[in-house]
Amino acid sequence: MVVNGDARHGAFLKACRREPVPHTPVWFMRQAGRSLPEYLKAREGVAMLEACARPDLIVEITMQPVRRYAVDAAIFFSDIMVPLKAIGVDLEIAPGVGPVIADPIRDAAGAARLRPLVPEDVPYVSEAVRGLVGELRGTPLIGFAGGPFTLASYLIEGGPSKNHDRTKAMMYGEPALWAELMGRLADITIAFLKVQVTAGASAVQVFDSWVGAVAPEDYRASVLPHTSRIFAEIEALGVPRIHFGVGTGELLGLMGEAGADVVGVDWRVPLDEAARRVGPGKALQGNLDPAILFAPWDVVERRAKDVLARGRAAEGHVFNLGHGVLPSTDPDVLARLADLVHEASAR
Ligand code: 1CP
Repeated sequence: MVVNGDARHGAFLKACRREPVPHTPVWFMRQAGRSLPEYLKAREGVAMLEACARPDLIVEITMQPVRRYAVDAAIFFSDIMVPLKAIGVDLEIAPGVGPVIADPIRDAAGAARLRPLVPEDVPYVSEAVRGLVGELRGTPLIGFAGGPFTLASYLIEGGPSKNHDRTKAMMYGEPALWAELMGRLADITIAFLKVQVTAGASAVQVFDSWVGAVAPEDYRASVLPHTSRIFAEIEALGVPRIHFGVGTGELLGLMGEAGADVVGVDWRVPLDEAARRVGPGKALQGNLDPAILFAPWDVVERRAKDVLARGRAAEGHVFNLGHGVLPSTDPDVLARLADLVHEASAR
């Protein structure tokens, strides 16, 4: 069965809202980016943060995977660090490394530098979202922002970190400073999501990618209040809210409590078990291991069908990978996977 664009349009938002769908919708985290030759071409000679501030490039790069794959949603091309750059944090995204902060935040004076984000700080985001809504002709656009723990980790460590040691030291040892920093980051995330939805984004995802490093009791005390506030303040905008992190098997129940409509699950917990941990009233998103795409097709097919079967235990299911597309992934395998998800799940 070929699922044409029109039939596809409703499925993503319906699945997020736990309504009946004609097929399981699918999109891929990091579907734009280094796995696509046309992305590398568009980015030639343009630094990452410069690309994120140019509406023409944002529109082009966001559209690239939508042209290639029968995905049910587009994700806005940007980065979780963009709003921080926009309020004046001195940072760059170093090729092959990730975000690098010139002057890491380690004290109250540092936290105080994180002023609120206003829409005028990111006019290129509003402009690009408006352009995309026209180009996408009905395919929903997902806006996104970083979760507060993940943003705090980059700011405190000064760059990517394996153990998040300084971050956790502040969380454990300086609770007032931690709460101040997390509160300011939550405000920035709320404002950045509002900009995207106001300009026309149909859903939002909060990427708290590294929050799986936190134990459940600490998540409840030191992260959940901030994440809950983000989802509560976004609720009035009326768009589905997705909440994702990596290695969050032990946090899935608390992530359910945080208030999003959809909980993103990495590949470590099967979706039927994840549905049990998250509890009722939520849709799930996930969770094929991105590394499976390097195995022979019959393995990809069997594993993708297993994800679909287990996803039926959830009240709504958006098919995705368990984390972002790896850079050396063959785009043709992703194209085939999107078609397989539609064909194998057609009701
Ligand atoms: O030059 C390049 O191409 C830089 C690579 C790159 C790209 C393509 C970075 C640097 N960011 C992005 C785009 C990006 N970032 C998207 C785009 C759209 C899509 O999904 O199609 C998204 C959603 C993000 C969000 C993001 N940035 C996250 C959350 C998602 C995740 O993967 O968990 C995180 C953790 C970042 C930080 C970041 N930015 C870039 C890198 C390499 C990293 C990770 C660094 C690290 O390992 O800590």
